[in-house]
Amino acid sequence: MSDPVDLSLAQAHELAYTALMAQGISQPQTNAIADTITAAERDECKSHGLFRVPFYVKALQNPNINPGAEPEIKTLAPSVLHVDAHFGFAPLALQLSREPLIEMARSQGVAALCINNAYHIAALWPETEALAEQGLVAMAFTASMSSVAPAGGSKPLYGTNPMAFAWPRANHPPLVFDQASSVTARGEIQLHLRDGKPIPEGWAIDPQGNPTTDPEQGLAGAQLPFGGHKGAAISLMVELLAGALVGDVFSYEAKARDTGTGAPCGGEFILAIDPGRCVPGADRQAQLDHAEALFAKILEQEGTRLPSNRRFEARKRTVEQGISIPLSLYETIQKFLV
Ligand code: NDP
Ligand code: PYC
Repeated sequence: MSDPVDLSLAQAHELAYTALMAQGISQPQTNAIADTITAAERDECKSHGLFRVPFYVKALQNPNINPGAEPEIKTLAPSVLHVDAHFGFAPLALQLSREPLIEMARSQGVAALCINNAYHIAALWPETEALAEQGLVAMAFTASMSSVAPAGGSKPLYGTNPMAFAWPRANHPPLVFDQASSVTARGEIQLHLRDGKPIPEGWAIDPQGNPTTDPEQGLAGAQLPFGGHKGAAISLMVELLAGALVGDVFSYEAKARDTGTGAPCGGEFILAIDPGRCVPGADRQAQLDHAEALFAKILEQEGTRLPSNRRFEARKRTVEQGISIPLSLYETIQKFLV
């Protein structure tokens, strides 16, 4: 295998930015996507880092995508904000709606953000983490494209449907979890395929419904929900929140908007809660201390860690030392520059 290519985070951003600009995506859309991709590389979430640049480029073959879309933000109710991404990519819609959502959550106590018509090829944690950095509790949900069998079934129906949760902390970065409702993100299986590695048993079944460790067969068949019917129920909830609730498509309907490019387009639902507005007397310190007591109890047990700690450790390292990507990925991205 050839040597990987080492990049600083600034170089990673530049690589994504120049490649996507060269492909005709507007400057604001490109910059927001490059920020999202760089954040994923910084936190070593490789399945949504530079690996995704070719996905964004392939998505442009879909005539339904608007690479110059300007997201439109409206207030639907005192605590409900709506963003129409107008068939552009999600990161710009998320960036532009962040401040209005924070203001709304602070003034109303709770605020919901309903996003429509967004191409979503990214992770959810950057958004929930940004809200928790402003002292809010946040949750986010998005559906994608049929790839996961419902509990007991063997054909793809749900998307890999992630949900993320973030809790603000006083002297630490927020506690965040962000997880697919399938055993693993589809991107992880795609990375195994790229690297010629088998997938663990239990991730997916082949097109005949048999367990498989072959990533190609798993992608052709169906991924499995985590925890059987329990993960499937989360997936169902995500479909309802990011689909029916916000007036957008379910994962099985997203296919109609795709023209074989594999970029899911649909809705996203985000909830932001001002914790200070949830208790009489707004004793923020007591809330924070109470949460810290729980975190400490978890960490008392050997073998535990808090969700997001791996990311924050990676962040410390990559900010100093930069990142590495496979030469083949670097060369693929370089080809988009011409
Ligand atoms: P993982 O299973 O790798 O991780 C899920 C969560 O569990 C993370 O918050 C992780 O924290 C935490 N975690 C992992 N191990 C432990 C542990 N031992 N103790 C405590 N917490 C732990 O992620 P997935 O494969 O489910 O998803 C990966 C990404 O893919 C997500 O960011 C998701 O948003 C994205 N995705 C996007 C989709 C889309 O439609 N746009 C669809 C599906 C997934 P940590 O990060 O610190 O390891
Ligand atoms: O990794 O499952 C995934 C995924 C789907 C859409 C974007 N990422």
